[in-house]
Amino acid sequence: MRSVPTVASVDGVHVPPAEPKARAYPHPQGLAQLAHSVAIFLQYRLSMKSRTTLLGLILILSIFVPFLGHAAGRDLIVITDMEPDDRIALEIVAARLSSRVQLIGTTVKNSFRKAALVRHQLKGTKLQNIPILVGAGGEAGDYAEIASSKAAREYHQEGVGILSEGELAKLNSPEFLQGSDQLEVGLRKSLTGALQTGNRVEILLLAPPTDLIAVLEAEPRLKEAIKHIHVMGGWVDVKNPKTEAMEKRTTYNVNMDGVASAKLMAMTDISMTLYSSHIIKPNFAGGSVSRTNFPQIIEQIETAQSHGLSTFRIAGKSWDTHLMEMIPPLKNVIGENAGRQFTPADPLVVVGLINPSLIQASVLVDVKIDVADMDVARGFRVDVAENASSRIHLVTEINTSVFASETLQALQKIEPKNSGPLQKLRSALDYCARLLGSQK
Ligand SMILES: [Ca+2]
Repeated sequence: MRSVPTVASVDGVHVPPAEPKARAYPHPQGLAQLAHSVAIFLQYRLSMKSRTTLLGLILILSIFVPFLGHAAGRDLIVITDMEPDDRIALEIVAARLSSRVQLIGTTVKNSFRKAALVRHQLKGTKLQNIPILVGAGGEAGDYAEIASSKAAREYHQEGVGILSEGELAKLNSPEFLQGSDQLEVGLRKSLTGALQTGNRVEILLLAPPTDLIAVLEAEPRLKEAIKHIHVMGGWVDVKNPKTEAMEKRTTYNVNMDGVASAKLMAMTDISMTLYSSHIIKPNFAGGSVSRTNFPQIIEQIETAQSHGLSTFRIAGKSWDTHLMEMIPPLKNVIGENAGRQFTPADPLVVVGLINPSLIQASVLVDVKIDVADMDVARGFRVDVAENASSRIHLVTEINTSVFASETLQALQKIEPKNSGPLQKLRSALDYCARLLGSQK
């Protein structure tokens, strides 16, 4: 897979206290104070009936204005394949970037199910009503038979224990999938539409770029609407079995669509930040966030009440168990951390967007992915060369303390408040009712 989880021995990450939790909905105290002030003013000016009508309008506006505000300025598109680390990434997006997200697309096989799982995970967050579009799906046989993607291609438990049996059966039914041609281009249509508006967007690419490339090939001028792409996908240095020389070979995201990935990397005129597996592994003890290296993050996940992190625990355990069945040596690596660890790959990309100080050094590069040189065991060959005129920023050094603090704060922030929005709304309504009653 993208990165082989290992148990780490790095500790001592300083994590500052969580920042104050932001309000997702109008604050009842503020609302009530506003209503009270207006009522005092109005009782000298208007009839009782007019006062009641106006107070009702104020209440309605106070509830909906925050949502109207969110509708403006959405300039972020997220494309995910909903692996366990995508779930952590989405939690961070929901906590920190919700007002910017325009749409979320799912890609890679089971993309319908992945879209349902995104919708399910985002329940109760500020992103619960965001458009979710299904992208390029396909069957396991549609992907190159490279060893690193075998576990993903042969994973059939996605969504089990999260979606109901009825929902899963529906998502897998031939009748449902028959209409898939229409739905499969949903993400492409929406991407095209978003880029055609002329408003520049940023893209969090947490999965292969299949749909993005299809859109840009159909209308190359749309590249100009892309402000920046934050992309997870790259390579590791491995030994050539014949020559014994080290060479670069692609990892999971690229292996799931080498052709599209090669085309994206050839677009050196698009500004991008590229996070490659080779930078993740050494900084995260082989590519894992576990109790050993980031105990506070794992404790937060294990004790979380939030819907998203609760489902992560189910999805993570299912995936880790599958990984160990597919690759038995991983039992020695994941072992009892199954469901209690994740690769930092996609979360890292989100943190880099939220807090650029994560990136301590980067270099402008050309990346050539040779799709003709595919090794079933090691992926596609990659050649990387510095090029000052390229706009692809390859991340070469990261600050894992920034990753830890931003991730932990976001996961704390997404936790349910003591009183939920419905409770707050009820409080505000009760207060207004009492206020109006006192006017009679
Ligand atoms: Ca992903």
